[in-house]
Amino acid sequence: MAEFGEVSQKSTQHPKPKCLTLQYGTAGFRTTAKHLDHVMFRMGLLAALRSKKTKSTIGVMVTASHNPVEDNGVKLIDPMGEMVTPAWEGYATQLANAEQEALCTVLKNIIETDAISMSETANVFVGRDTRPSSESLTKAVIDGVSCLGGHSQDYGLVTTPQLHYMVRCRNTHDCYGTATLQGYYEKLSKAFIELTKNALNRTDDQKRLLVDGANGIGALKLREMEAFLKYELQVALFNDGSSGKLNHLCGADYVKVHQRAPEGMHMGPGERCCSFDGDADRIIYYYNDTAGRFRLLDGDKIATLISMSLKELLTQAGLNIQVAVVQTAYANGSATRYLKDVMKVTVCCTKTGVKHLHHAAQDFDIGVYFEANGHGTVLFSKEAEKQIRQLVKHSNANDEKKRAAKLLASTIDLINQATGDAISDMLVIEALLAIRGMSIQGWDTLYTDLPNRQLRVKVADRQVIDTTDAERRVVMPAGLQDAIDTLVKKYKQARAFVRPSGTEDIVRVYAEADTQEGADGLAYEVSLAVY
Ligand code: 16G
Ligand code: ZN
Repeated sequence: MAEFGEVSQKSTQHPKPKCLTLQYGTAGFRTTAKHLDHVMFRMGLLAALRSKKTKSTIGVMVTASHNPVEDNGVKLIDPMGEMVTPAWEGYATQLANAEQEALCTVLKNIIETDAISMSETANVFVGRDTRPSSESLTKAVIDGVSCLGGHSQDYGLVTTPQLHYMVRCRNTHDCYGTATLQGYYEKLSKAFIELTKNALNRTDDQKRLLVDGANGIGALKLREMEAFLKYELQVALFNDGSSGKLNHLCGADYVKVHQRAPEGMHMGPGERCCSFDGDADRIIYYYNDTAGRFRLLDGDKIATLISMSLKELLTQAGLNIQVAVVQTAYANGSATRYLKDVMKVTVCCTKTGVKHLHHAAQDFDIGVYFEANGHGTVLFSKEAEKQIRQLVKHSNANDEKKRAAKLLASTIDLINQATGDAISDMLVIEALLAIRGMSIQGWDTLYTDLPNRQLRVKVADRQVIDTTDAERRVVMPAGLQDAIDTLVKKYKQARAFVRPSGTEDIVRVYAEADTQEGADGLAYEVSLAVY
């Protein structure tokens, strides 16, 4: 095929360092930016093939999320805006690791295995975060796409969820929204303003929110969006990238891991605050209580607020639509208990990683999914959305039902169903709190988190640990689960698990118990059992 000559030739401009091997992990490739030029070129090739295969537009996002600024990464976005399907993750790894002279053979194998018609056109949307390396790495992606005769549309600086959104809009022929930044801002702000109309007598204080932009793309994009929100949200933006370093001492990951406010943020007592991560697909809320203690509201609390509000609105609308919450093993035991026992919603648990939660949430009428670390969104089935929208139009419905249906419809419009989105999640949370007249303290006291501790353990080979039951139990090495069970019995309200990290060469340990000393002690004892 004529294209291969061009691939061979162009690939010499994006040479692979000999013997470097990388893996398409939980969230794509991620490593030091210096090692990624060839990977980007090859992901351009793969995106073009994926586009030909699916006869749809595919996305390529250049970002390393919460990693340090020297790193970079890339992930592929499938037609409905979701993460690329697992079989193609395997192709991505094969392509990235092929030595220079084997590249065309690997490419041919993929084309044959997947029976890809090379005469199809290819369309690829490309976006990048604010890292200094992202611009040239994006060019390498575009080079790869054009080698296979594909067409790229470069969105330049966008958040990861904005690119997911663009891909979904394009492939649903604008039913979901318009595939431009303006389209994104207009759709979300219209829904937000519609919702907040229902919150009576909101004061400027209640409209005020302190946002830590992690010195990244989220800060930039939130600034662009502010004018669209017509002062219904008054953002005080910190770590906006004007002076600080990306993700350094700030951002959602820093706040969650260190359980402390980001540097540079001036929080008054009780003020509502949130942090985005470096590519704005994660969000965490927090505040200082009257005693000056730092209080964190993580993904579990966010899932609780959203599912509770949706459930109440569905009841008011008289709609029999099921709401389920999808969590991972990291969900706090108190959250799971509250959802199951008090709110009576279906709760299910999946392996760590957005793609697993997203997939599981698709099984329900309304699937609310959040990782404790703040990745998450809500998925509405076609049928659920249809019933809600029909009720809005229904002339015989009474006022209360209609009001509830309208609120639900606007909530659907405000949510980025392609993937978890810090900006969209923030607006959903702000709107729901406003409508409920609920303060951040009120939200926080729905339930009290069990004290917990996470530890990292360095081992010779983390792959010797094999887990089951959504990573909550170990099957290999033999005896480890028994040891964990014995340790857990020593503590009250305790739970613990270990799992190999999907992003770092370590094993992670999680423990919770009725006291912080208990959680710390259990985590420590479990980490000793892992060695
Ligand atoms: C990635 C995942 C995140 C997960 C984390 C776990 C996406 C977009 N990101 O960052 O969901 O929580 O990995 O990392 O899927 P770990 O395997 O190192 O604990
Ligand atoms: Zn991220």
